[in-house]
Amino acid sequence: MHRDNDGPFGPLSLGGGSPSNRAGNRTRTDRTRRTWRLGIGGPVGSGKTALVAALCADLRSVVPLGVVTNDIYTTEDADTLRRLGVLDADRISAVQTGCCPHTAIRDDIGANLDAIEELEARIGPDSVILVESGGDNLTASFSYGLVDRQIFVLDVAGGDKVARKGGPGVTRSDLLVVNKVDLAPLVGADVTRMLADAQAVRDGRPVLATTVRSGVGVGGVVRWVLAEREDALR
Ligand SMILES: Nc1nc2c(ncn2[C@@H]2O[C@H](COP(=O)(O)OP(=O)(O)O)[C@@H](O)[C@H]2O)c(=O)[nH]1
Ligand SMILES: [Mg+2]
Repeated sequence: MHRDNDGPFGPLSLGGGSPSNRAGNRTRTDRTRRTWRLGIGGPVGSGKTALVAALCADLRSVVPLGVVTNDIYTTEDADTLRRLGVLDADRISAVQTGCCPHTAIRDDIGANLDAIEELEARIGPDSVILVESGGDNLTASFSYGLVDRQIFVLDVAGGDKVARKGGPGVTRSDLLVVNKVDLAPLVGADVTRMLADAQAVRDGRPVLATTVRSGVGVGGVVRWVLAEREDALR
C-alpha cells in the first residue's frame, strides 16, 4: 500500500528543509556493516505506533525491515504491531524499559542495542530497523549512538501550542511529523500556525503534516526515509 496523498499541507518540507549534515555511518570500526536505524519518538498517543505500522506496510516490499518497540511496563506496542501483521512476528522485538522511557533511548541504550543487534543478526545488515521510543513528554530524544536518524511525532489534538513549547524533538529531530491533522477542527487547532511555529525553530529541518490514520501525508514520510537511507548508503 503506497500512500502519496500529501494532503492540504503539501509535500515534504515546508520552507525547504536542508538535509541533515550528519553522515550516515553504517560501518563499524571493525569494518563490518550494520543496519540503518530510524528512531521514532514523541508524546504518548501522538501516533508513533500508527506511523511505524504505516511505514512497515509501505517499506516492507522495498527493504528488509525490523522493529524495536519500547514500553515501560508492557509489550503493548509490539503486540499491536504483531496483531496488525505488519511484519513477521519475529521481526518485531519489545524492550521493556522499566524506567523513564528516554533513559533507554538516550542514556542507557544497552537493551535497545542488544535488541537491534539480535534483529540485525537475523535480518541482515542491509535492513532498516525502526525503533519506537516509549511515549514521553517533549524532552525525549534518541542518542545518535542508537539511531542514524530520528523522527519526532506531535499530535495536533494536544493543541497548536505544542510546537511553540519546543524541546529537542521539536527543534532538532531530523524530521518533525505533525500528526492527526484530521482532529484540528474538533479541537480548534490552527495547523498552519503550528507548522509555521515548528519551522521557525528548526533551522531548515523538514516538517510534515500527516493524518496517519487515513494515510494522508505518509507518502512524504516514506520518501524522506528512503532518501535518508540512500544518503547513508553512499
Ligand atoms: N484521528 C486520528 N487518530 C490517530 C491518528 N494517528 C493515530 N491515531 C490514533 O491515536 C491513538 C494513539 O496512536 P498510537 O499510534 O498508539 O500512539 P503512540 O502512543 O504515539 O504510539 C490510536 O487510537 C490511533 O488510532 C490520526 O492521524 N488521526
Ligand atoms: Mg506506541
